[in-house]
Amino acid sequence: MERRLRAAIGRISAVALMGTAGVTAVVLTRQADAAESLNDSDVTANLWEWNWPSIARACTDQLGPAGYGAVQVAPPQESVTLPAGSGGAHPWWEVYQPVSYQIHGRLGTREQFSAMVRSCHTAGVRVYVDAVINHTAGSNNSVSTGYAGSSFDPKGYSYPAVPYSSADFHHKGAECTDEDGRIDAWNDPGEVFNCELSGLSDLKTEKAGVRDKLTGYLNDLIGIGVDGFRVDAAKHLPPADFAPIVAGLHRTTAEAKAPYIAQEVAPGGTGDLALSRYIGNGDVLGFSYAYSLKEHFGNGTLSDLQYLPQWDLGLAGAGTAAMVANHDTERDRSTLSYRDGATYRLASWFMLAFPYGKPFLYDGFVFPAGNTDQSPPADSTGAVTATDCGNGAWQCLTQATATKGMVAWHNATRSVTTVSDFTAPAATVIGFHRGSLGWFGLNASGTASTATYATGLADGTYCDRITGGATAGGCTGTPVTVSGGKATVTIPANSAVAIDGNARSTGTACATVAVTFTATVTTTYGQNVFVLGNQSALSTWATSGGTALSPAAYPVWTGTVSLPANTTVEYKYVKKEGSAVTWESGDNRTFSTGSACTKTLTDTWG
Ligand code: QV4
Repeated sequence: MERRLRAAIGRISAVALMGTAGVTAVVLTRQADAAESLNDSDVTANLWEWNWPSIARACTDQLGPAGYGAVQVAPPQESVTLPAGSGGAHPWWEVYQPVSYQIHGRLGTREQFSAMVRSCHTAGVRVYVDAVINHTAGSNNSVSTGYAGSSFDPKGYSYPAVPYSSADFHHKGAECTDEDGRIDAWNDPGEVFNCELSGLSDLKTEKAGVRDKLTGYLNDLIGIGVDGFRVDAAKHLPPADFAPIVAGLHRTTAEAKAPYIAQEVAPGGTGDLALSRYIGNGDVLGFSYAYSLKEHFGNGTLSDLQYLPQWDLGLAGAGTAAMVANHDTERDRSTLSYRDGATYRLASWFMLAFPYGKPFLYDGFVFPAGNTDQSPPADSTGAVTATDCGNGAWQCLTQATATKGMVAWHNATRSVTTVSDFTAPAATVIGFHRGSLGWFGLNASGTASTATYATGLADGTYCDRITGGATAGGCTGTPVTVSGGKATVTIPANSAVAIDGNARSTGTACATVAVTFTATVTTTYGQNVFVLGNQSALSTWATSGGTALSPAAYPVWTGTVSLPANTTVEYKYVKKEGSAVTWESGDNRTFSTGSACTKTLTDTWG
């Protein structure tokens, strides 16, 4: 509310006029939009092919409050509409075949788009648009109308609604010398710039008239409030042609800045196709970074990630729109994806923790591995239906507690662009800190890991962001105590721990601590698991008592018991079946309850 009030006041000047009776009349006039106060964050949520009302709701309820700096949205221009196809009706890739630059398509109307931008700005979130400006629809299309009813002639390269005619496109035998008119030689600038990508009609961007129409489209979006662009197929747009388009863009309405640019340029090109040729027009998508994450998270060489800044990823982190995955790479499996479960989540949180590039977190929709063309959830007309993070049809990692916690951690620590004390207690367990601002550890193994780390943090109790961070002075998340700059941290299996100076436990210490025991124990039918120990609440070792654990999450047994604070506790797990008692082997386990109000222990049967 405060941001909205500040923004409104910033835009309204009060003009005090002396009335005839000397009474001051105040007339409020609305000035041009002054800079709105948007979140100070370089983290973007790429909500790919979510419809406009769903994105508006995500901005208001999730992204804004979590501190995201921007949301990326799928192409909003009118596209082909394909009621039938090999992958079923309305394949997702319709939106990459423009037929006009009307902001009207399967993701919503212009009014809905504009309302979404307003909602996101009010929530403090910028809006970046996936701009398809290298081409129009495929010449092989058998349809001739778009979602907004515009007609076009695919084979005649005619788009009256823009208008474009055949003279506005590259053609085989003219600018394109390839025998089939398609891009086949991927390191030949002539083909890459002048032939057709996947048979899509390739705009003659060397013509000022074509560039004017593209610039007009992007400035129309900026006029609605758009703050930047993910430039589709930028590899195929000669940088010399894109530069005057960038130069012709208006400043953004929210912040009066040059719009942000992230260019989709597949790596591997040399000479005129080297990534370095493109960065004069803006950032470039981090494909090589995403490929590296898949490699190292996939083969468990996480400690190598400390050398990431020295890797030759084709461009410096500063010019990279970093990602773990996007809609293409989750389908061609060249990167991790939501299908990789915990590994994908850990890689996404690592991207928010390690200082490389501007993080773009991806959420698309769930699709069958056997049909990579499948439409997003849509009605019979192809209109994409509302995102529901509870029905299993959509990916919603950007809204997970842990992810939102990592966005806050990233925002709290990003002013330090180096990492210190990178520690790898195991091949799949790492920890590091960013100066004195925050410490992050992740455990990609299947068992909990406990180790001591140099944190760079001042002594005190911090609230883990992955499990909820701090609220009202106390810890929702797991408390972590730093003493002498070090912390002994238990990182649960396939999870992480993140602490920073903005999430400290400042609440009063607790006299008793709610201790949750979580033990992975395999049992036979009829057996139950108990905790016994040197405390009365643990029956002071009497096998007739003890704290019974629940098998609800079998084979993980859990139970919570109240124990005195600041007390060293000895305990062991036992299996009981009637009068038969089986003790786990080895020495007694021990821990200190500390003074935080809650504590979680994660063990495996000894
Ligand atoms: C078909 C044949 C072609 C033939 C053509 C014409 O496959 O061989 O030449 O007909 O006869 C769709 C269909 C595709 C069809 C094409 C034209 O899938 O089969 O060609 O339409 O009718 C997305 C999809 C494409 C889709 C396209 C347009 O991935 O499958 O093509 O949208 O609907 C490189 C580029 C990079 C690109 C990446 C995929 O450098 O820029 O390949 N990535 C971006 C987007 C991507 C999008 C496009 C570019 C095109 O991220 O999603 O392609 O806008 O790396």
